[in-house]
Amino acid sequence: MWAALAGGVGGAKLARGLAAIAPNEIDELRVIINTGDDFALHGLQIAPDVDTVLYTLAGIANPTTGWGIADDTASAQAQLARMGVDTWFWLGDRDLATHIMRTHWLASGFTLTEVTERLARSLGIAPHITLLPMTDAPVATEVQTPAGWLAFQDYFVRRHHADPVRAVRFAGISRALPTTATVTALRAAEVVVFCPSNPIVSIGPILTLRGVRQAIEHREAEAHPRCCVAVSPIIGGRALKGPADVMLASMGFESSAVGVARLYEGLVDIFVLDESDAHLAPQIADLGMRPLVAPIIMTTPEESRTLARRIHRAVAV
Ligand code: FO1
Repeated sequence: MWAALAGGVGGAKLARGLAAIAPNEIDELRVIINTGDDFALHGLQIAPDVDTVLYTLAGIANPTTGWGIADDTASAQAQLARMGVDTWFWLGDRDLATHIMRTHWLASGFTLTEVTERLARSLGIAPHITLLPMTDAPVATEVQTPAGWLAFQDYFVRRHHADPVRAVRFAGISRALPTTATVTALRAAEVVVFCPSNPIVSIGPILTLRGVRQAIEHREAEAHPRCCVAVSPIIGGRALKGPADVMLASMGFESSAVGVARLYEGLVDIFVLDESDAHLAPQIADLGMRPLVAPIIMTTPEESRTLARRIHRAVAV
């Protein structure tokens, strides 16, 4: 069984590749997903990173944005706008079905983990693929900017992630525990993959949850290979999508594959960087990680699968 830590669009694309080589090359995949971006809007519980992985693995994600459902319509949005509602966060008509049922099932007493399992099965995701919210407790990522502390979606969507970020905090995380399913997955995994998501606000919250680092460091799976692989979300100093590069820089980290690797030091055995960053391999090796140079841009499902296969081959040795 392989476990993958994922956040938004980049993470979902590698999760798609790993899912594509299951159950033949890897028998089972459990994707542990960031929930720090979750928030309530119009009385609905929205879980953007969970839904991005859900829709991507179900093959229905919007291929242009990476989030939301392909060819979704905006009738509800238009009607909300007519009612004078501020529609800064775009919710498609089909996407609303997910938020309505998540909100209803949570109100009925189901956990976010149980809700996510129901959604995954309803969208036809195979039983050997499991989507796991990192915790069932409320955790809210906030970013400190010159305009003050901002809720994540206000920063990311409403303000187009234009504010320089000085610091981040994950409200509620000291009281939150990773779910039992998440800890079990991390302890039993033969391989743990850090997907190419934002290391600060997507992988960061998962690693900050009490007990997660320990679960990764002290994996009990008898099987070999047993290792932890991270894929850089930064290529040539830039993020392919989203603010990971500017956020690393404004928080005083190096906006490069090496800067990301430093954040994972002590946890990761293999660090995958793009061919265009091959010259950084010695610095990755200096961190005690084995650099793996490979094409890491995943525009198509085939490229996702090829990268997943490349990682599988690397850990097999
Ligand atoms: N991102 C945007 O930039 N604009 C939006 O209007 C927007 C709506 C949206 C609706 C549902 C959903 O699951 C994601 C959505 N996102 C939108 C993306 C989301 O803000 C980010 O993907 C994550 O929070 C960061 O990874």
